[in-house]
Amino acid sequence: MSHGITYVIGHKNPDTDSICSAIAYAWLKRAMGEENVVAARAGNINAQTEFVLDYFQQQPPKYLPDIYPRVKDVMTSDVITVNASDTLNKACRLFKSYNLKLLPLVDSEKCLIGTLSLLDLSKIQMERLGPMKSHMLFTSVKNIQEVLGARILNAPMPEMEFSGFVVVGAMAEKSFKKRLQEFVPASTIVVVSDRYEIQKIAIDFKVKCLIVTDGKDIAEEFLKIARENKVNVIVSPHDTAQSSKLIFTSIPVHYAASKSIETLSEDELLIEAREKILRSENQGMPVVNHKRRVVGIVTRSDLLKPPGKQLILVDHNEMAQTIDGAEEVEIIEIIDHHRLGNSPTMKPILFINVPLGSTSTLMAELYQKNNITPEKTIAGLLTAGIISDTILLKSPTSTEKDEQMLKWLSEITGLNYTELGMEIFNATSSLSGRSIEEIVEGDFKDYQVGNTKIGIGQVEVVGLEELDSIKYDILEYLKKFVKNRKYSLVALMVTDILTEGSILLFQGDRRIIGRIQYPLMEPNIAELKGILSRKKQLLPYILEIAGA
Ligand SMILES: [Mn+2]
Repeated sequence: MSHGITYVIGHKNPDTDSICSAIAYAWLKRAMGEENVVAARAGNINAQTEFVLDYFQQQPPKYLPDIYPRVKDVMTSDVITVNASDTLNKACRLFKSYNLKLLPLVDSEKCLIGTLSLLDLSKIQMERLGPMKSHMLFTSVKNIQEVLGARILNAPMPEMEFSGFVVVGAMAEKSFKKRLQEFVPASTIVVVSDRYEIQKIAIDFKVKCLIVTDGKDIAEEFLKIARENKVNVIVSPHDTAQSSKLIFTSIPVHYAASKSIETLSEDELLIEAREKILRSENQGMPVVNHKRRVVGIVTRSDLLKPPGKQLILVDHNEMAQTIDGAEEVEIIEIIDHHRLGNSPTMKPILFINVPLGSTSTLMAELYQKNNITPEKTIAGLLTAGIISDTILLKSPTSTEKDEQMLKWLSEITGLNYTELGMEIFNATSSLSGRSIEEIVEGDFKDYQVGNTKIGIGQVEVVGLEELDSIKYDILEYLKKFVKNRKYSLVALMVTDILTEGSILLFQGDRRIIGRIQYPLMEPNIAELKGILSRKKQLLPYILEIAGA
């Protein structure tokens, strides 16, 4: 929980390089002794990545729809609770011993029925300041017995709650008799020590409860009448002054508690919970599950805790491409091979950005630098990451380093990377059997240039034959995409591994698409000869015409 978990995560619409480098980096970190480092993904894996993960029998990384801090990230889970009938005495002791801000009241099923705050306790105290209220008490015999540590001599229904006035038998018999006349017998509690005449008067008067103090006894004949008169009789070990003070702490907590209670759920966004807690008059708020069982508590001071989640970004550094909510947690490292588009950070961070063919290449280098040999499966994933991003070293983004690392990794895996590459592309680079949405958005990246929003998808194919039958459907889809999601330009780059070139299908503002200078094959479809790389060849050009 608060020790924190570090997620290694690639960009939204993750590609093979993104997923494989996240898995490999989390593995490397753990091999170097770092705990709680977990690979994650910010979206569904594409068909190619699925093939690669299956090939090396690896599970996809944990899916995170977003990284917004949630209630469960800061709440205290081992909650101290009280039962409705527990005494204020017990509640006060809990508040003090555990330095609590709020005590949830629960029923026998551990379900929430109210809360007791320090404010509720003060209110009860203030209420008692009223002239007639100062000696009025709501309690049960069981509760009185508990707070006094008393002995019960007669109590037909110890758990029944009642309200009564407390009268101390400290006066002469005559005055006491007169005093009793002011009260209803069934709601009178008499506190007295070994003044037998007073005890007798109280029993005859059929008071609700007689508390004999100083541990003194009561005559057997009195007790007999008390039983007949249904007078509760208990013996307190404390003196009269102490006993009459202590019994006011026997009030059951439900009497003082707030019953209309706002609650939080574990998955609620912390930012929303913060609002609720700050608006509430209490210092905290209970967290309940769907059955209203108390599963945690969040206090105002918990709101200041760090959220317990950190990010390491791999294969991207632009906030537009990262997981939602990243701005609310700490980004502690970035390892990437793209253009810079990162936001300022609060602290210095490790930022490795090298213009290599893939992040997986960088990961392989990091293994070498740290003298750690990856497991065969990890080496296999890195191989796939490099093959995928460099299109088997054919992309102009690929460098000598990528080739070197591929060779080093094949020494570990014993695999021929060219054969593996052809297998990967042949198995998954087909347009048939995929929806237009999958084709366009499977590997889709957002870019922001001032107020201009641009999106470019890329799909690799082995031969362009399949494109013909669906190109107009794609254009139609892009048109709606631009309109519905308010883009200035949306394009799909269909990259052919055989001819080592691409076809670009695009829709958007006339102002921008009018500037595209690539030769058109037909309206909104351009031929990009020798262009394989979105980020190195296409994107700089698009950004230039969009910003112009
Ligand atoms: Mn990459």
